[in-house]
Amino acid sequence: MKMVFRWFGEGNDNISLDQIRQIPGVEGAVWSLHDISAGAEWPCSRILEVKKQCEESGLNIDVVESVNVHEDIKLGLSTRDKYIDNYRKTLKNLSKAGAKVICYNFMPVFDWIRTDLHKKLSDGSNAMFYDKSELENISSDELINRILESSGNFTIPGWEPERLSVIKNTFKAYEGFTEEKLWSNLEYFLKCIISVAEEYGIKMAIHPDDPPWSLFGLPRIVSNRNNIKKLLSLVDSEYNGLTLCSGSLGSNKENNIPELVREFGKRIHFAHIRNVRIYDNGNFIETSHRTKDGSLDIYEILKAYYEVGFDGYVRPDHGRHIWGEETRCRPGYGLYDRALGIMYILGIWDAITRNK
Ligand code: CS2
Ligand code: MN
Repeated sequence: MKMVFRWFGEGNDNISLDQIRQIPGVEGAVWSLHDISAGAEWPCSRILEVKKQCEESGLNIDVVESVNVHEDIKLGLSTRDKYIDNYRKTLKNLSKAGAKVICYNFMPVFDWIRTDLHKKLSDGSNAMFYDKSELENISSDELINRILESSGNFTIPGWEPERLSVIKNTFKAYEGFTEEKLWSNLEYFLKCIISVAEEYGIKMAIHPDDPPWSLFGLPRIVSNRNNIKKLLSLVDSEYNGLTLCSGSLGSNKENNIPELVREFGKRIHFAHIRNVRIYDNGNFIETSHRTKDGSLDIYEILKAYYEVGFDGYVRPDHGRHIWGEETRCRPGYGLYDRALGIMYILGIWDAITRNK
């Protein structure tokens, strides 16, 4: 298991590479060129710039999260081929710089969704929260405004200004869109990409839908065991793999994360570890990583990774905002709680390893 930590880039993160390298066990930065629009080719010069910054701090750039997929690819428009072509070029450029794994997602319009980015917990910390009935009664416009108002000066992944500026049109484009269409467009994309990824030695790792159910009438297809199995069989190659995000899939109680790890272990290239507490009414909140604090058994999840011989990358996913950090950090991406999460994950991992 190789520990990595998400970093939003120079001038775009309140957390420095030096802080990251001082968290025990961290070997690499999980990075992206956040200012480049989905569909554009990533220039080698920009990639090498990040490589230099990270390596000067003793961190590798093995994992990229995300190379976003242009909406036209998800929609299957005739313009998709030029964006797919750019995607292939980006894979090539990234492989030349030494990247090994690329996380991406195939969710229409939005990436992850919450109704409250700073929900107060009883200990005075706060965390991202999803209120089911509230979401059912809010319009997508209201939700967007709310997210923008509470994200401070930060752009947040999945809610980039470039995406939001065209969101009304994007929504229109998906009118009447079905799961079947999304499947066939994903298949088309994978068939164009995976052989190239193989050639360049880059493992593709799709991120599941967060939360793993349909919202605002938009289809979502990476949400449970059966559709993950289907997606892996669309192109049956090791290079067509998964980012297994415990908190995304785990907010649906039907998803048994340790079982998913055991079943798909060989195809998981990147593990996102996050705990969530699920309430009876379907609401959920992101908690500390500790098993006792949430509904997921982080110990069992790590045991499953150990049993399948997992040697891929892992990062703590979102954390709470603690010790007064919420006004300074990007929602979900403070330093302290994620660093604590790492120590919990590594503590369990070391104990399991020593015991065997
Ligand atoms: C991440 C996702 O912040 C998060 O929840 O896990 O935004 C993730 O980066 C994307 O879905 C990957 O494409
Ligand atoms: Mn995740």
